[in-house]
Amino acid sequence: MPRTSPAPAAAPPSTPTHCPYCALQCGMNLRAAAGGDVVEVVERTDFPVNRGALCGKGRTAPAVLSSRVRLTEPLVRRPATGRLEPATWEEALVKIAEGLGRTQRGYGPDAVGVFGGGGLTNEKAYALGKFARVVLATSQIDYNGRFCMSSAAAAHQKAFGLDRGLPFPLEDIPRTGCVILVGSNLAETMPPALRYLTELKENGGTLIVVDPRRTRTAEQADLHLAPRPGTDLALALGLLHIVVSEGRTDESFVQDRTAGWDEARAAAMAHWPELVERITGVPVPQLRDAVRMFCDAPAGMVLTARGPEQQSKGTDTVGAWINLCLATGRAGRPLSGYGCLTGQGNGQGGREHGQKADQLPGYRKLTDPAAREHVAGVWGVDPDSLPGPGRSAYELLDALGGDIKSLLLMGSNPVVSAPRAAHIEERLRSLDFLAVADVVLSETAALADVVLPVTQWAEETGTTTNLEGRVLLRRKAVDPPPGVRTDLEVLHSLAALLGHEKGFPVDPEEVFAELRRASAGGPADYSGISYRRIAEEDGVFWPCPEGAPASSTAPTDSTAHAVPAAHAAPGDDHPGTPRLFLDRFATEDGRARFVPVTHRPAAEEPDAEYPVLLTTGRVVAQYQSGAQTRRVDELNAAAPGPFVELHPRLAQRLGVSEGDRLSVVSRRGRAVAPARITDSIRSDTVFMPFHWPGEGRANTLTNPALDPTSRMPEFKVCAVRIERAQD
Ligand SMILES: Nc1nc2c(c(=O)[nH]1)N[C@H]1C(S)=C(S)[C@@H](COP(=O)(O)OP(=O)(O)OC[C@H]3O[C@@H](n4cnc5c(=O)[nH]c(N)nc54)[C@H](O)[C@@H]3O)O[C@H]1N2
Ligand SMILES: Nc1nc2c(c(=O)[nH]1)N[C@H]1C(S)=C(S)[C@@H](COP(=O)(O)OP(=O)(O)OC[C@H]3O[C@@H](n4cnc5c(=O)[nH]c(N)nc54)[C@H](O)[C@@H]3O)O[C@H]1N2
Ligand code: SF4
Ligand SMILES: [Mo]
Repeated sequence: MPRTSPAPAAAPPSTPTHCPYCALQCGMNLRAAAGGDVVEVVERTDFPVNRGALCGKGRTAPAVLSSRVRLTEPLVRRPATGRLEPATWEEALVKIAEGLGRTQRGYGPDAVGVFGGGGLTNEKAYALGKFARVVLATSQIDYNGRFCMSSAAAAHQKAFGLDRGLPFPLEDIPRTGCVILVGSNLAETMPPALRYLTELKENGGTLIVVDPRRTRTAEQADLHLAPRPGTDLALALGLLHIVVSEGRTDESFVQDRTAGWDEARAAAMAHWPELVERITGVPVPQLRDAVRMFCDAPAGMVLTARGPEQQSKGTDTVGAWINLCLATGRAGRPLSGYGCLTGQGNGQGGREHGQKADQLPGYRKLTDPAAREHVAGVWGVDPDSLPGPGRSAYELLDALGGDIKSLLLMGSNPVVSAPRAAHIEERLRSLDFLAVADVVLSETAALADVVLPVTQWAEETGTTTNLEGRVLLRRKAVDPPPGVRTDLEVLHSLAALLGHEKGFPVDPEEVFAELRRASAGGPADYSGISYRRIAEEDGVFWPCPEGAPASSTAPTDSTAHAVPAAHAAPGDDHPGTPRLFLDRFATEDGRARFVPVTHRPAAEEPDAEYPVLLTTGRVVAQYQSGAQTRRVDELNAAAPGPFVELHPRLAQRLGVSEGDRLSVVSRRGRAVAPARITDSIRSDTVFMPFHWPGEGRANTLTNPALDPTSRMPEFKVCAVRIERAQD
């Protein structure tokens, strides 16, 4: 069993590294204990983000390194039995090359799809994107980050010209005056980060939490607004209305640093407080209190997470919250700003280096001729050979078995995590060929024709970029069990089998060196970052151009705009950029853009047949599709299975008692899970966590209605009916 212990004075050496799970990327030390089979987590207090604190998932992460729960040999589906059975690496790799090659020859390159993950290191995400574009020549690549922070990313781009989760380090949070936390249950999803909110309050600051549930996070708030799911857009517009009508606009900031205020103000003025109360269910006095708290404070931040973002209007919703920051001068200034709390371990870096459908490394656009030329130069290929943008994650998965015949998947478990999951499962089954690389036999891997067992976090070196934009080094701390290989080795071998002997190195530092060159001059410029610097500096914040002192961070191609950096003496290496936008935003003219947005309903509103709102999310002890954490005894003991959270009034109306098996039915299907009755949720809404497969799978119910800009599915709102389940 994994144990956490304080570092004793004369302990055997341990390796500083980072947690495999969420975007906080907590620092920890790992030590292989006697016998080699046991890996201990040792406190690492020197890493500033978590200062030694870990949640239960991080503390128990070594349990997934055990050969008892993971894959240690390749599996191939045998025609005779129809089952996945052990195979040699050579056979498995050849089968994949043949499977993908057959599709390519029969139907053309775009019939092969690639699906990646925001948990993959920067090196892997970069190599996977390059593999898709150069080896497979397919445009059909996207990744699970589309389901995560894509709406915030799109809104960031529109408003600021650059997308980085937080434009400031977490350490700034305690020193701002007021934080509005929208749809984030930080206390369960990033527990060590709760400290920053506690310190904010200790410093006299205030916390406003916006969540339809009184979560553990909302319990910490000075003011908790509990809107009806899917109405955050109206809520933000209502607050802006009050800002304007009460004369709290920061006119000089709007004048000097922004554009588009007149249209945005006009749109907000159509959302008067009483109307907003009717839409959201949040009483007008609470709306006024929120504005007063936010505007009275000397500085303020709005932080969003998946609550407002995973909606079919997520981009506009985040835009409305950004408008609120801009109108009140809470952006582009010290200790103020809008930020998105990204989710996965490499949720930030995973969206910067080319596994996203429309993107090239360095956060460049695949449609930009200058970006294509630069990256093609680094890759040694003709720019015209690079395919164009492909489809978004849900659209790609929905096309499986249609015009996409084969899929290579790395780092996601869509059978559990995709919206309308029964349909996606059926699409995966209809493929001619499916190859999955994973550390465990996930529900998706179990459908594959070939499964490759790969190494994980503690067994390999690579970089991740946390929610602050801090590029970190995850160091190899232990040897992998025999029989597994790294994702980089997999891509190297497949590329070679498909005719590309060169260009896919297996050494992560070599891949990083190439990534640095590919990202140079792009918006997410990593060219000045090295493994050595990361190790010496507790991580380096991008953008960090090579050889450029901070003062000369100038645009070097059409996809980049100058971003002011922290201060450095002339001649120094670029110090990295912990704080963005302090002098100018990353738009062409340096001004932030207001977006004129108006409220609209969710894609599916309750009606007579489906009268209740379903929202979904997380619990502290399980991670995502649960592929990893459902293999840890201690976590299963804490969170053994799915449940339906509902208010006592709704329970009474339905004649339901605690623990009763409920059938939750939407237009997509039916899920069954026990009732958990609590007055911490609105009475028109039920909540289900999405970590489990089978009959309690929340995503059997969810609506794949997509945001028109970000293509984010509406995980957070759909209409359901609730029945007592027949046994
Ligand atoms: N324990 C744990 N931690 C994790 C993860 C995990 O799976 N488990 N995953 C990681 C990842 S990838 C991510 S993306 C983050 C996600 O982190 P969070 O965004 O904090 O997680 P969620 O639980 O999905 O959603 C947050 C809150 O949104 C609320 N909500 C639901 N509907 C609405 C709405 O319409 N409006 C508003 N304002 N709020 C709403 C929910 O009640 C919930 O409390 O967590 C990361 N950390
Ligand atoms: N209803 C509902 N559904 C949701 C959400 C929600 O809030 N509600 N949230 C969405 C969000 S924000 C997210 S991020 C997605 C996440 O959902 P998924 O994409 O399913 O994420 P994981 O469960 O983390 O899957 C990662 C898989 O990759 C494997 N893996 C881990 N590390 C590696 C590696 O280095 N290499 C390889 N090859 N494999 C690896 C793991 O074992 C696991 O099987 O779920 C989305 N789905
Ligand atoms: S908060 Fe996130 S990074 Fe930190 S230990 Fe928990 S899962 Fe790991
Ligand atoms: Mo996520």
